[in-house]
Amino acid sequence: MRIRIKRRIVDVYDSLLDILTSTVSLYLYVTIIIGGTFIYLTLPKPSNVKFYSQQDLGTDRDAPFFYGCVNTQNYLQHPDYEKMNATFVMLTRNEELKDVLASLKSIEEHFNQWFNYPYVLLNDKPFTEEFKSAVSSATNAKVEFGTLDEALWEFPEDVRNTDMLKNAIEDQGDRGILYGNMESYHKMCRFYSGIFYKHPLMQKYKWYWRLEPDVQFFCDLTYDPFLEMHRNNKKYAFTIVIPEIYWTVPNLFRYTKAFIRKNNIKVGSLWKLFSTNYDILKTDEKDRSKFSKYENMVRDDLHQWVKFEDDVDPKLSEKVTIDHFLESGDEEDDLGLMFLVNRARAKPPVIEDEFEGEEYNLCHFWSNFEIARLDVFDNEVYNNYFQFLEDTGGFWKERWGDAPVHTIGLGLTLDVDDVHYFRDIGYMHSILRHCPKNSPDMDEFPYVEADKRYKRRFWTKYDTPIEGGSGCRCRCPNRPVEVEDTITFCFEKWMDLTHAEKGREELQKLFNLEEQESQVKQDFLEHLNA
Ligand SMILES: Nc1nc2c(ncn2[C@@H]2O[C@H](COP(=O)(O)OP(=O)(O)OP(=O)(O)O)[C@@H](O)[C@H]2O)c(=O)[nH]1
Ligand SMILES: *[C@@H]1O[C@H](CO)[C@@H](O)[C@H](O)[C@H]1NC(C)=O
Ligand SMILES: [Mg+2]
Repeated sequence: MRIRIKRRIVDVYDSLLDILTSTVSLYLYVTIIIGGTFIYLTLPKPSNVKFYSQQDLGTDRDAPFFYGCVNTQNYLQHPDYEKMNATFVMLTRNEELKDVLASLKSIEEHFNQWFNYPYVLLNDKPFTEEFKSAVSSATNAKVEFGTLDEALWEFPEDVRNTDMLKNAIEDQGDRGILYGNMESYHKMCRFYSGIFYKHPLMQKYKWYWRLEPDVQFFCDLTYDPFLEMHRNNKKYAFTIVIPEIYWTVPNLFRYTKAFIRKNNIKVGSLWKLFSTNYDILKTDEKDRSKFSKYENMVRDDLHQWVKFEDDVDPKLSEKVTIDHFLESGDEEDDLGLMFLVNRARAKPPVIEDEFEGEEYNLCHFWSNFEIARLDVFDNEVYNNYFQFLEDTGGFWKERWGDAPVHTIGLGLTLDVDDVHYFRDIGYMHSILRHCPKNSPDMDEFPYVEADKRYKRRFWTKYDTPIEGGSGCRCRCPNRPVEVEDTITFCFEKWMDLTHAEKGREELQKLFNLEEQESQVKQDFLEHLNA
């Protein structure tokens, strides 16, 4: 069967080749190329479109640690340089050797040949000798191999291998949830969510950089990211932030809110990155004293009707009209009567998936790349959170990814300022990539390899720098296109947060309803008298 399919492909290939090489097609090619070039040249060029990727987006809260290249030799010899207590970590399988070597080659060439941070490779099955020796000889750094015992890898004993679990996972496959029907994928997500940092090989370190098989780096990282994070008080770092597929996490946020309520947790300002607030007029005890009595009254009156900023004005107009109707007792005032009746009959708006005034907007840091301190997860709050999630069964009843679990879990304890966007790291995994523009200062220091394997030819060309670029010797592929310019929803949330004025924790718009109402009232009366 297999052979026949292969033959057919060969046949098709042969006939394709015939067509490609015929003279007729040659003429066709020439025409297409010349015509295409002509059309391209005459087409109007987009102007004034400034993509995010072409702008310097750094702020006081967060910006690249360096723009362009650092003189690594001097950097390492500086008396203040200290090697950090850090490691790479990768969960992988024997079958993935080729992809593991590709990732290693890329990170070694672009960073680790100068810094020599060790690697920890983990697997639920023992690594083969072939795997170990191939990986070890791909780097001068220390490599340690760990096998996960059942307690770290398998689901809890009371559900492990039960029909309940098997059916739940099969059902997710039937419903077409991405990787939903793969038990091993569920285990992987659970492992990365709350367990990888507990492995004895990981407990030896304070910092980690997560890697995956078959990832690519495009720029040189000429300074120590762990040390710079430490110096700048950063605890967690990402390169890509995007929305999750809804049906993988329908109940994750609901459970999270329950955990917060039960444990009386005061979330950090990072929480705002991924939660939408619908209680925009609700005043907590702390704020009540700041407002006038009247302001508080209006807020109490309107808050359940107002979910979005744009609802405020219409609701105030309605209130002013009704108030006027009731005060004047004017029976001819049809509008006032209508608003009064409508309000009496209306139900407060309900937003699906809103829990206690908030909804998960699905944003998450793409966790296949992470540079972080282990203790952003290995702490009491997060460990309890993971245990709570484990007890709900969501790692198999649903297909919670480690990325949304990490991100929401970090929101429990971290502030926006604790997080760093490694905008100057060019990175690709599967179909998404972020790759920075080169900095104009890039050529100040030449590339000097520390390992002969990574010698570059003298004609190696790097991307043309632009003003405000942060990259060092980047060579970005054309495809896939830049994630900053294509999947922008969550990235814009991140920018809102990092561009907020320093010191202002509340990003939520503060309304002054009293003032706004008197404006509406004035307009109303003018209109009435006209
Ligand atoms: N040892 C082991 N590693 C696994 C298993 N499942 C996944 N992994 C590893 O966990 C990481 C993430 O798994 P992937 O299947 O690549 O998941 P993903 O990156 O979300 O999905 P893709 O977009 O398909 O790459 C990779 O490093 C895998 O090698 C498993 O059953 N055993
Ligand atoms: C690194 O950190 C771990 C965990 O905090 C600690 O146990 C270990 O002693 C540290 N190692 C060094 C060399 O400082
Ligand atoms: Mg992968």
